[in-house]
Amino acid sequence: MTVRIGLIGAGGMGRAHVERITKELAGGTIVAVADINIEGARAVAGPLGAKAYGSGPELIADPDVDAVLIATFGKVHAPDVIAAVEAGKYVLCEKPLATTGEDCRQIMEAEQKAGKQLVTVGFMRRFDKGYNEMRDLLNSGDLGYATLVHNRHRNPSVPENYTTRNMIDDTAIHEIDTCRYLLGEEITSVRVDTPRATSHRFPHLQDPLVMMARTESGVLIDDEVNVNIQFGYSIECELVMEAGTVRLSDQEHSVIRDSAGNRNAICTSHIDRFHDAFNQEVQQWIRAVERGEHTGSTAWDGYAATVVVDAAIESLENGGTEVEVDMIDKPGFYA
Ligand code: ISE
Repeated sequence: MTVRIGLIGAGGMGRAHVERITKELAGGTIVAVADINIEGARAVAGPLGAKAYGSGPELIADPDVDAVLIATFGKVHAPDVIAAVEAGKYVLCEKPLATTGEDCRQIMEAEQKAGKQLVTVGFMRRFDKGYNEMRDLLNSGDLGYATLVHNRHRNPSVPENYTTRNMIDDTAIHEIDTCRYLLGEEITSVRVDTPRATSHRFPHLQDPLVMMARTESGVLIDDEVNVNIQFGYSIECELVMEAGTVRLSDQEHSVIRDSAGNRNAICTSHIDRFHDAFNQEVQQWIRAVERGEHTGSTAWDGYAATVVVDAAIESLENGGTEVEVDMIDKPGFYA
């Protein structure tokens, strides 16, 4: 069976998913594209012979759409995710699942009402080879348990409409999820510090930020979020255990050697850096939809990351005080 996918969001991320589904992956076809800018939807849908819609609900209601891929901005995700769940359709929603814990709760309620896990959150780093090797090493117990995780999340630049809140709910949310994934435990408190701001930012932005978080067992996580670093897209993670450390290797594929010395090529975006992880994520989702199964991170993972975001924003607004994460008990449905 070929899974007939409807894409909501015809921006850069949506177009990157279209490229991979049509050129690199098997088992899926894009049959419809929706965007509030219908011309944008038409531009992507036209060459594919797909239908174009001006809204998510119209696409979700289309009987020719088996499963929905959402690649719009985080703050508009919730209504489309809920509509897809209510229509009984599998949905792969780009991160964040939603931008408030309350919206994520409503998604979980809709899913529990549907009686079936239908929502996968696009935390693509869970499919990255490096993170999985780090996780396997921790789980082997060879180097003891984890005590610290050091992260650096650097983007070359961000557009003017990107806000300080996005530093947490759109950017640091990746480390919130990867640390939950690596450590297998929840984050219980968080604090956000504001170093001297870079002159390369738009004036409204507080950049960089440092997020400090603590987990149930006491592991301390730090995350430098630095989104106007100019030189490239650079993700670092080092996990400290009792008897050794492990860190992500240089992710780039080529090493340049010339009169300037030896160096790696630098990625310029997440689409480039996590190309293989995105491919794995979307391929596994298509295969699971074919079988009528859920795969990847759940709505609970989306919720658990977003309540940490809520606490981090509160910390930021309160001058960097430590804020406890307010999290409901995990419903048995997600056990
Ligand atoms: C973007 O949405 C991503 O997901 C990238 O991985 C991240 O580096 C960037 O800061 C976000 O805006």
